[in-house]
Amino acid sequence: MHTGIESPQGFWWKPAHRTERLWVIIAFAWCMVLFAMMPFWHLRGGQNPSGIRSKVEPQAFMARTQEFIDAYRVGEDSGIPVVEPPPGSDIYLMGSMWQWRPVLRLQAGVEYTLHISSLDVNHGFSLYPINVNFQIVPGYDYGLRVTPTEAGDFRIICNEFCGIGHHSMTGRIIVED
Ligand SMILES: [Cu+2]
Repeated sequence: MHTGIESPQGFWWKPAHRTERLWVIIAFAWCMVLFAMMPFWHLRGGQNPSGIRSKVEPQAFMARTQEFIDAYRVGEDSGIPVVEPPPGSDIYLMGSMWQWRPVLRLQAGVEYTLHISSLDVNHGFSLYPINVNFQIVPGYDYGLRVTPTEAGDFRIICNEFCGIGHHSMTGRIIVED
């Protein structure tokens, strides 16, 4: 007679085979490596933005960007102002449903402070064809220090789903030598 309260006698289960135990040890060790990589990559990965982040009201950011556009406007591209700021200055880019404003014309090899923010919802700034990705959250001004390294005509694609017009949310950055 036997109840569920007492353990049955002897080995009612088979002890793990040697290879199974080895597998568990390897898997656990690998988990620990990946676990350690999280803080390590955070500190040493080089993917953290080197910027001066601050809070900003969307309306204030929009006003500041408009001031920037009015000061350095040189043309227009499909209804979006094209802006050529002085080398090394603070430059502004705003994302909103569903456009990036303005088109920036920059010089290669010069460091700019790129202030970027959203006026409404989360957007994703990704620069094609090079691999740059940045999350744009409303209420924050990300002052990213950027130095364009090569000349070209780059496209900004929104890579954070932001509504019905998300697929048409493209922008442009022109870099000249
Ligand atoms: Cu978007």
